[in-house]
Amino acid sequence: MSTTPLAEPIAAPAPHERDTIAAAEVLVTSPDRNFVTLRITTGDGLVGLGDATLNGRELAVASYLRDHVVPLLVGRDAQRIEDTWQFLYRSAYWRRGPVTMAAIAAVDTALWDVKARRAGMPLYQLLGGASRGGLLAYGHASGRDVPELLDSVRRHLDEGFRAIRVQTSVPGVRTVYGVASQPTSTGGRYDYEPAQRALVPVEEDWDTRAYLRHVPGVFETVRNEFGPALPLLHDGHHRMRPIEAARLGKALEPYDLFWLEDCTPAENQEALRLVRQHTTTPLAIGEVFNTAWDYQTLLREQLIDYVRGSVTHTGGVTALRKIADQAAVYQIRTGFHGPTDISPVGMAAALHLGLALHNFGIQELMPHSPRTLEVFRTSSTFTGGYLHPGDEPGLGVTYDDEAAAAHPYEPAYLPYARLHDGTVHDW
Ligand code: GCO
Ligand code: MG
Repeated sequence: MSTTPLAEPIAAPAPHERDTIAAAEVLVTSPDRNFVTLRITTGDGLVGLGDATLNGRELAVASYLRDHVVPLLVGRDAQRIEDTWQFLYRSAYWRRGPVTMAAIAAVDTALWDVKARRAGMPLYQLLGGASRGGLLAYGHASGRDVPELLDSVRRHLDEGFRAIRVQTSVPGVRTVYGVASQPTSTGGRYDYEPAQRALVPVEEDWDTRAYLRHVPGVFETVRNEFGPALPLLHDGHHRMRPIEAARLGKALEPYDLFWLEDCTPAENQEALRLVRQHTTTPLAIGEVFNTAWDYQTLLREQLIDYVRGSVTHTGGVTALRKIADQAAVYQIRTGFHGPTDISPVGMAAALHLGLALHNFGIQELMPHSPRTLEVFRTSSTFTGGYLHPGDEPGLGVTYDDEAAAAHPYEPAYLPYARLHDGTVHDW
């Protein structure tokens, strides 16, 4: 009897000296809001940046990186992005979750930045090249009453936005998610910091029935004022139960929304079946998701139209690209999360990926404050309603240590909500 020779184990070749990760630093700064950044330096001094910001829980990710990831990175091959992702994901044993996946995202993004700088190309070229000239972006209009909201929409149109998210106050509810607390006429804007900095989360109130009575009329007014063509979006911010979400989707159909976002908390993916049976308003979900498994039922059963994940909270460019590719099988498009709690590094990564993907849909844009942009200098542009990541090698973002040092970490929680009888509700 002859025995078949078995393959000997084969190791990947040792990294070239210049590609070895020589240092990985965790940088925390608060230029108007907190940001956590990972900076990787290679043997020959190439630098890559990754965003690890998790709003309200920033230091947990900083510690995860500093205490448990950085010691594993030094000496590894910076070129092996997929292998490093799989190593960090699987060797932790405890998988998924926002802290773990933001930490993995930062490593992954920094390594893509390094690889693209090494290649001398903007990252989107490595991801397959541009699929379009620019990325349609939507901005955030809001108002404490209808005239203020219409002003805010006009201001966004003047700033060049060609798609607008509409959020409104609700009679009988004191503070509503997404509504700027200062009038826009006096320069108030929602963009910079939705969280009110405080040592405990600020309590807000909520009443779903009042909201459902009010919102369709607001969209009717906005549609009448700005005509049929302007893409209008709305964020339900996880507030409704499935049957309530179904009702809102149906009530908004005459106003032809681009999407209704987070109409119900989506931990229970099957809830979206009920919503979908009742409305043709397009649905967007996923900003709080952190892996492909969170989307499994939503994609396979075609229960949503847009994937809302971000590079920062979904495990990096590597993981979000796979989710987008899975979505493409079902003609589902992307609408990546882009609030200011994603740093300019995380935003740049989203822009490179969005530019390259065929099934890009729209990109959220909350402009970062001037102070934030002094720390993170970015090559991205916004013109004629379109974003572009620029053509510098890598992500096109540099980190100014001196500017960052002037803004130490400040504790800041997101608000939370209670119903009028005192019950804690989804914020
Ligand atoms: C959005 C989001 C954000 C979140 C914020 C929480 O659609 O932009 O809902 O505004 O509230 O990211 O940290
Ligand atoms: Mg949202």
